[in-house]
Amino acid sequence: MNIVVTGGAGFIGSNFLNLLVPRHPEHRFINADKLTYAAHLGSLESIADRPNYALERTDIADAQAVRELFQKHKPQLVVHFAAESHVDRSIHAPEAFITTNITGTFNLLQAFRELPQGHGVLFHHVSTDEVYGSLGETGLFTETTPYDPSSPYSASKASSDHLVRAYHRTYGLPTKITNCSNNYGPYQFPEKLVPLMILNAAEGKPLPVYGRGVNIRDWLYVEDHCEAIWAVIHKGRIGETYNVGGLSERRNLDVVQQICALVAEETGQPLAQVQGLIRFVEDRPGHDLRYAIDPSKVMRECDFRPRENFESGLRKTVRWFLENKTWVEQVRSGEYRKWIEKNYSARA
Ligand code: NAD
Ligand code: TDX
Repeated sequence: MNIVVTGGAGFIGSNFLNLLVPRHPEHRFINADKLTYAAHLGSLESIADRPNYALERTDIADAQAVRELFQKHKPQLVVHFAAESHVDRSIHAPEAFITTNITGTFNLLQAFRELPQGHGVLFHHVSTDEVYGSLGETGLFTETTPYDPSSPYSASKASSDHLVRAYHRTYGLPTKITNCSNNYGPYQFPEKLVPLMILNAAEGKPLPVYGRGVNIRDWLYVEDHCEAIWAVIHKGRIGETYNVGGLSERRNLDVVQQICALVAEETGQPLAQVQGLIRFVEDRPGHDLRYAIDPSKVMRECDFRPRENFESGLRKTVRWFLENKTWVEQVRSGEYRKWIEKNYSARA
């Protein structure tokens, strides 16, 4: 079948394509990506020349371009990753989040409706646990937790989820949604906590922890997220939502400490020297205290089991970032340096 993967040059999309393109030569994977700052074609080097893979540079906010793409490839399956994804950027400049995450999703749904009979078998929407807002000290997000987003990013993702569900209920579009917890792993853009801390620790730069580092995130290795999406595509029920997570809650400060220990071990630097780089900086406005996913539905209905635990996945990730210097240097462009200056200079 023809599969349009939006945002396939970003962090999770590239991991998804790297896993599935070689495994499924019987399917054609079309990567529809605008190639924003967050995309890197170097992340797709291992599959770029495969006959069942193609890149179509597309802005999902451009309705006509999306319609033409769908009419050209007539996908049976759309896996929708494309988004503006960084919470801090959404606080500085929310507009692109509205355009891509809301209007972009709307354009995809509209174009999907217009596909000829027999095509458009499934629209899989990739979303986040941030739509549920913040938990207190206890409890877990389930699929029935009310939406209560805190940031422009999470509000835009919540809007896109509502549109997907509305298109299922109103027009009968065959849709599924996965809401996943925080991902980490290879090819993650180093504006996000884990890769930022790995690279800064390795280079002797400050490790900026927001607030007191007591916020809790629930971590899942990126390949486990990709396998969960594939499992839901095949085994999940149409019109349903599945929460995806790995039962790996950690306080941010503990994550940073663990990265310090791994970086010290892998590079031979003294642990105290690496830990001495930790700085508590001004908090993120509207910073959600705690996310934690109840993954029992996806485990029960789709046989999903994560392969990595946080310790094994983090070690793999640290090694990957230390070993892939060319990739790292290519993504840390002038735009990246400007972002780091903008986000961190005012917090110091
Ligand atoms: P990312 O920022 O690394 O990649 C996003 C990709 O989308 C990039 O390749 C970018 O070029 C592309 N894109 C952006 N705007 C576009 C547009 N207008 N048209 C076409 N392509 C566009 O993001 P990610 O971390 O890989 O996240 C992928 C998806 O997974 C997002 O929808 C995000 O909300 C969701 N998600 C992410 C996490 C996480 O921890 N990273 C967790 C849960 C859900
Ligand atoms: O420099 C930092 N210091 C810090 O303390 C950064 C970048 C982050 N943090 C904190 C904020 C969060 O509590 O670490 C935690 C993780 O931050 P991010 O990596 O920015 O992720 P988060 O805001 O939790 O959102 C991520 O997970 C859910 C993704 O970016 C989203 O796309 C996804 O939906």
